[in-house]
Amino acid sequence: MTSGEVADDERLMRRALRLAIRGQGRVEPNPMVGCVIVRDGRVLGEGHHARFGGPHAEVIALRNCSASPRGAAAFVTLEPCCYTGKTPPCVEALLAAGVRRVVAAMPDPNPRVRGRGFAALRRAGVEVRVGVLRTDAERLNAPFSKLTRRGRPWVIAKWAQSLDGKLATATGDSRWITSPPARRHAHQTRGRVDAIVVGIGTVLADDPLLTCRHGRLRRVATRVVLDSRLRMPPRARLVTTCRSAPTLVFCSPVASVRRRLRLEAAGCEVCPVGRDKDGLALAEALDELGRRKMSNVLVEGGPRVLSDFLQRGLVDEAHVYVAPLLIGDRAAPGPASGLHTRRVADALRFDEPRVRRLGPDWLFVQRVAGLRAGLPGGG
Ligand code: AOF
Ligand code: ZN
Repeated sequence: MTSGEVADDERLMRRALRLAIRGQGRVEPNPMVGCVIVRDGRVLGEGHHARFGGPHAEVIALRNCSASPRGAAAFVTLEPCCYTGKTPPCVEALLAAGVRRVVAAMPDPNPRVRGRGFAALRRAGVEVRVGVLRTDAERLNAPFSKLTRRGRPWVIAKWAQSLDGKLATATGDSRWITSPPARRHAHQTRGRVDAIVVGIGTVLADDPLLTCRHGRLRRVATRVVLDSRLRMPPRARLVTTCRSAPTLVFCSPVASVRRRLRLEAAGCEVCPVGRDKDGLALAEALDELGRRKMSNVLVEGGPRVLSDFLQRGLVDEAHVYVAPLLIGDRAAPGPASGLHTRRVADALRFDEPRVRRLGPDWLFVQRVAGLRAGLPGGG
């Protein structure tokens, strides 16, 4: 292949990746996939997987072709599937259309595919190239890969802090550290995840709703409360609104049955999980969310819960909103007080952040360093 062709493959895969991300929040627990069909340097058609249960990217792209795709190349962000799920296999659709070359960014980690899609294409005489912009594709679908391989959702820890790393004052006041544009952005994230996790402390202090009230709502997140002793008051807004957005409460196996029945009667779901040495077994709670096919969960706090997830190595990604103000005070909480780092060399490290300005604030989006797509260390 000439260097011109290699550059062209990357350009077209970039285009397919941009299409894929349009499915974010709508396709999970499926992966986000984009596809571009090209012949003689001309794009004949393109498409993306747009909703769970709907047609796959390849099928949509073929359907959108302005001319016959016979002899064309297909650029796909994920290995084409080779089995009948809710939709027929994409490999067959590509072969039936007469596609001659398939360029894919990464293999599908789904055990029903995992290389078999490529093998079937090659057997039929199609030229297959794998790995173009692989890192970008793996990054995009890391939640899908993690859920597929480990049975657990991707965990995003989110917090808003002052320049000196405080989430609130020592008296507990935190409204508002960040500006409206930053808060709007946080709502947008709520609108694409499967669950929003808080501790009972936050419920008792703020009586939050945890719904997406600004920005595009792509799915309704389950509101998850970590509440060992079921202290959640029946008057809490998370309880009174649980018919419009589900509320799931994780508690200890020895929590009061009377309180459990009261919350259940009000429409909440209560799920006992075991304990580990530091409290509720959060890993077990994540396993349960994984069984429910949740791909992304957003841990919103408060300080205790953030710290509990970080300290157990259960966080994959952090969204840190930083506001230009100082709070001070040793007693004011930070996000990671449960981490006891003796040497800087042992600190929990993140990859280089993607940084974005939101009004006067800054957002840092970063992943825990050393995660391999879908094969995170601790989480
Ligand atoms: C593709 N192209 O656009 C997507 C793929 O239940 P189904 O039929 O929707 O199949 C879901 C599985 O198909 C999913 O777990 C993943 O392995 C693959 N997704 N494959 O060729 C696509 N979304
Ligand atoms: Zn498919």
